[in-house]
Amino acid sequence: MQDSTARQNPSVAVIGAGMTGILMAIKLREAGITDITILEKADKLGGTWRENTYPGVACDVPAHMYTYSFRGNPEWSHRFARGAEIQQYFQQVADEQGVTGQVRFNEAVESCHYVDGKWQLGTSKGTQLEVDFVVSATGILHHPAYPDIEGLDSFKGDMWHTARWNHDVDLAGKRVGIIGTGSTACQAIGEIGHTAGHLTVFQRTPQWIIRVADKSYSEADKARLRGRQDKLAAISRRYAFVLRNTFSKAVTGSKLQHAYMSWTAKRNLRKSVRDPELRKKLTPDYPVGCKRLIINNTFYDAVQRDNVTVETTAIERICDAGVVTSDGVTHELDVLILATGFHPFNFMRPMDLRGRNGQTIDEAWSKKVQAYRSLCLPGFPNFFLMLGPNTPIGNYSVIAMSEVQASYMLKLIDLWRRGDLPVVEATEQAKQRFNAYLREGMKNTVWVGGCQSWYLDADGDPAMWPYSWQQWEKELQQPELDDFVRVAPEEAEPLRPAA
Ligand code: N01
Repeated sequence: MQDSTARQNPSVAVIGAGMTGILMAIKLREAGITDITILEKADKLGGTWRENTYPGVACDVPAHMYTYSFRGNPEWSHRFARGAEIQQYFQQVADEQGVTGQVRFNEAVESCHYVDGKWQLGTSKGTQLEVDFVVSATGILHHPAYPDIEGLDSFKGDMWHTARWNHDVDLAGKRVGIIGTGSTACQAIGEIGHTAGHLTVFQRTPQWIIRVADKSYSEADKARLRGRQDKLAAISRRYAFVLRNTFSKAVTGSKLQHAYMSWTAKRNLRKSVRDPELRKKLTPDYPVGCKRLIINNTFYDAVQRDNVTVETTAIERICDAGVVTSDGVTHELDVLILATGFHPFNFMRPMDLRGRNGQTIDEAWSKKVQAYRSLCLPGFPNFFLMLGPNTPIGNYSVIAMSEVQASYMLKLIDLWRRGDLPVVEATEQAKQRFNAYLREGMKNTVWVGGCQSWYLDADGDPAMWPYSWQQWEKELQQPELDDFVRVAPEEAEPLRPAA
């Protein structure tokens, strides 16, 4: 066991300097932990907001709720903040809090092994690091999913994924195709529809969309909020209250709220799209909220423009000239945009992560990607996975989720610092119990409503939190000590052979 001085100020490596990594750096320091190393693979912080720069990129959670609770932002331009200003906000908070200077940029963690009670990290710069704790703050949706369509690489025009936007190509007047109609595509289509010569939207599955007025904040609005963290916090609480009592309830079992949400989405489609043929194409056949509900005010208008076509015939293959659909038509294109989503179950991978006894993360997750309370992995002591499996609560703010997880994690680290836990490691039984509890809750949710979405794992189980936000917050208030390893295997008495 380590001596108490080392326990007082454990060394911590934070992997990733996105929204969660910045938060962790701040919270660890507040807890009196100063030996913190933040490793970031890119040359800038910001994570998802650094990587997604497609036209129309914005947050579909109200901006005043999409902030750290300790640092409201009076400068938001709109109710739904644009990607660039969100990136600027994180940069500003990181600068103000002295986090930016602590980040080791352009240094990806390639290996992370638990050896003799410490984590040994190897980075892309060839440096080695030994720490007591590792916090993986690598985010959920950061590995673009490229569609498995025959001939994808044969396309001779320009082609890119929305998370790797090519700003060198001007779309004005071009024949553009976009595959996908998820949240990203809907935002991008709203913008590209105005610039492209012709835009073909290849839709495999229609989506339910809700319109929420996106008011802009005037200079006077902003001035009233400057220096008023109390007012900003109150606005954030109001939005949180509304989301918790409408959307979050609707997806986790409240029939009344679900009926209201369904009515709103169906009405939006009916009122927004005049042509019955097009409306039919855009009408999903699964319950509202089964796929992540899209909050968008521009998509329906864009697809009714003369220069935009919604193509619902299945894509057969891609050729050098464009997209060939199963009716034999070749849709000739200059640019093909892949708005085909992400691999949500990669988390910290492809990092070579090995826990106790050299067990790899691929071995640990060979049957299922699961964690205890989304954060702890049995066999991986003193390792935390922020925003891990079953974190998301529908369209709720991931910042709020991260803050609750951060506070829970610090309580666990504190137990270790006081010597009450030999290591912070959930037991396998606790993980199984927790996941059985999640499975039970899933039965009431709308995510098992028969649609295909990124929420579902390989077995078709949603990797979401199936209960209320309040329940989640309550359960992460205090760690339950019995769910954690009480004697680290290396400290246990050696087993004596039976006489
Ligand atoms: O990805 P998606 P996204 N052939 O997986 C289609 C967050 N986000 O990037 O529905 C044809 O939702 C696929 O079709 P189908 C938010 O959490 C947040 O749009 O599977 N089509 C679908 O239409 C969101 O939920 C904000 O049939 C193919 C699309 O590609 C998450 O990111 C903004 C295909 C993928 O949709 C992911 O959204 C934007 C194929 N082979 C995004 N493969 C905020 O505002 C895939 N598709 C916070």
